[in-house]
Amino acid sequence: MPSRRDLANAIRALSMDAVQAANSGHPGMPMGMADIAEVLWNDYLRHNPANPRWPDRDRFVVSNGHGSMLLYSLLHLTGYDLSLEEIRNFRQLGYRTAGHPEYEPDVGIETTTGPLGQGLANGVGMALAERILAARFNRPGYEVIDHYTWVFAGDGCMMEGISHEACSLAGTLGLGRLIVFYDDNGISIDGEVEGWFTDDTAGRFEAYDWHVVRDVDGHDPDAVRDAIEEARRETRRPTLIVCKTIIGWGAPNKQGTEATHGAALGDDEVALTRENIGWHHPPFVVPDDLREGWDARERGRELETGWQRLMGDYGGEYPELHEELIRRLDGRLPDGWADAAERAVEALSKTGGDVATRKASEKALDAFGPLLPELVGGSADLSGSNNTIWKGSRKIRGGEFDGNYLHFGVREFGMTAALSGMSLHGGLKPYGGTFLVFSDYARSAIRMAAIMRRPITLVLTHDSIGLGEDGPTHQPIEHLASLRLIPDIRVWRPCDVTETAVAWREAVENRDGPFVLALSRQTLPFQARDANQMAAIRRGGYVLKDCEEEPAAIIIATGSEVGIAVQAAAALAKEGVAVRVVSMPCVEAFRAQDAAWQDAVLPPGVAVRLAVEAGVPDTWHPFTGPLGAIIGMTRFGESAPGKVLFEHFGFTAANVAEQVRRLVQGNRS
Ligand SMILES: Cc1ncc(C[n+]2csc(CCOP(=O)(O)OP(=O)(O)O)c2C)c(N)n1
Ligand SMILES: [Mg+2]
Repeated sequence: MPSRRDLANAIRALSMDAVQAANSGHPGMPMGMADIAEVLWNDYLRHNPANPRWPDRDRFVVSNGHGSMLLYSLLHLTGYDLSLEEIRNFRQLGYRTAGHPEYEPDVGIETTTGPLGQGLANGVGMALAERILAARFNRPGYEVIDHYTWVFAGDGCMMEGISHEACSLAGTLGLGRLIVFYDDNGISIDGEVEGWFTDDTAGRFEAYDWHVVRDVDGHDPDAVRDAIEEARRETRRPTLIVCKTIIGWGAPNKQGTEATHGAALGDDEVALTRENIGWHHPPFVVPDDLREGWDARERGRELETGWQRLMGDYGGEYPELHEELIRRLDGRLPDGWADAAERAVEALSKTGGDVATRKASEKALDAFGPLLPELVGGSADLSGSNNTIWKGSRKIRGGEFDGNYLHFGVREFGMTAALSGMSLHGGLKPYGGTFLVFSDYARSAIRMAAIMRRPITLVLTHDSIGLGEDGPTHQPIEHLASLRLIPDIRVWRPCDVTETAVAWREAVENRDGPFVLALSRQTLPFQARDANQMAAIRRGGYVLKDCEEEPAAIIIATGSEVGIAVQAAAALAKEGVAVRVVSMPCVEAFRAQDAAWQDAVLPPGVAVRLAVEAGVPDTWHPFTGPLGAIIGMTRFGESAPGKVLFEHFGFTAANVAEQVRRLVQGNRS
């Protein structure tokens, strides 16, 4: 029988050897947290290496993602489909053992981590999703959703502001199934944290209404076990286990110092570590008895089989709930969704009239929401402004999870990372709202959602200077363009109720990356469309108003500027200037269309083009070309009523028409 220490040393050896082989990586954290991980994974974690997607598995998140080798070692040793070849090729092209963990549900990597603190916020979202689904689906005797979310976090995670947002919310919500191990090793990259991090972290978490287990020796398996037992007894509050550890434990000359944090130990120190910890095996060799000690496949199979049996009985007793749960976990939309959604879009279009697109978004939620029990969302304390509450919204509060609406509080970053966590968990379609201008606060989490291709929806209202009197601090200028710069994101900026409904439908149907809905505060005019145009909206760019003859110019506009473009085109038509108006609510969707579509909407022969968008012009140069022009914002806004600002900055039909005339004349001369 190998000792617990021997088992933990397998993590240490694989980690230091993989980092040494790559000559790059972070041995300190895996060597420091190995003993904790060994207890958690061998004694508590409910998982099945043969089926990493088992829905009722415990979730395990390494928020201090630089310790990726800890995770890879655990996955490899317990029997996931992560071979020794993968470990040997740590940080190399084409292998799943990336520098930092990259979401890979087929090998048990639950989320992408590395930007410190965000994994913790993902974990909060996962634990929240678990409680929401448990409240919806569990019945007496049938705890079909019943798992923990375990998070490893370091000093860096605790220093990051997002840990405050996410953990404060977790405390208020009472996420008793969330258990976080804080790697309290006193070291970060610059050295001993005393100089820059002297918080009373335990006291801080108690103030959030967390249950805190203090002063746990992270190298004493019994102490770790006791702490976990205590955490599991606490059901109302999340638990923080403060583990005192030594970074790089086992490396005789380097342990306890920042030298082990992010660099290979070096051949000499690796050899000395082998001696020191009694690991007498060549690199990447794990003896059979240790492999057996780690192998979790049989127990995993039993655990999942037990759950499958429970689900079978549940299906007998509650066939409809069972079917619904399976649908939700599979991420399938309800039967009949496509037709119902189509009818809802048509109905909204018929009755919508002139409304702010934020209001149109609420109408869309009212229409789609009843069809989508998986829809769970909220706002970062701007519910009334973001119009994120719909008729079927039921509030989720501390300890009460039988709802679908979350008051996230003023926590844009934490909210967005938690939305990804909910989406990663599965069974829910999360959305969250704030002002477009505050997407900056959430930006890194939006980026991570895109990296992981998480289908979360961000309802970002007050999308231009059109919001008016709140002034430049609240007026987004660069935000549309800068969000569009993020790969694998879709930014929709609809111009009226119909486009808003279609944008929401696309967001609901999307399974692949975040959606931003940029919505107006101010009322926007309804645009009439024929059936072809209705069908074309989802292509992201289409002809909204055309002329009989070959257009002399094309105006491309989005959102609140579309109505202005349409007016300008009508005025120009009276003067005999034939103008086409292209509405382009989603540049990314348009770019994804084939060349035939793109050329039909924007014929290459029509080189006189004017783009109009109340944001920085940068998106539009490729569309307007050398003979075109852009009406945009090249400076911050002003405090004044929205209408005044639209005049002031040239977002009027008169100015749009004037610029088109100028372009057309310039092109003739
Ligand atoms: C948001 C963010 N900022 C900076 C970094 C770079 N970085 C990676 S690890 C680290 C120090 C983390 O210290 P700690 O969590 O205590 O890790 P330990 O050295 O104890 O393993 C820093 C600054 C990062 N990964 N993410
Ligand atoms: Mg540290």
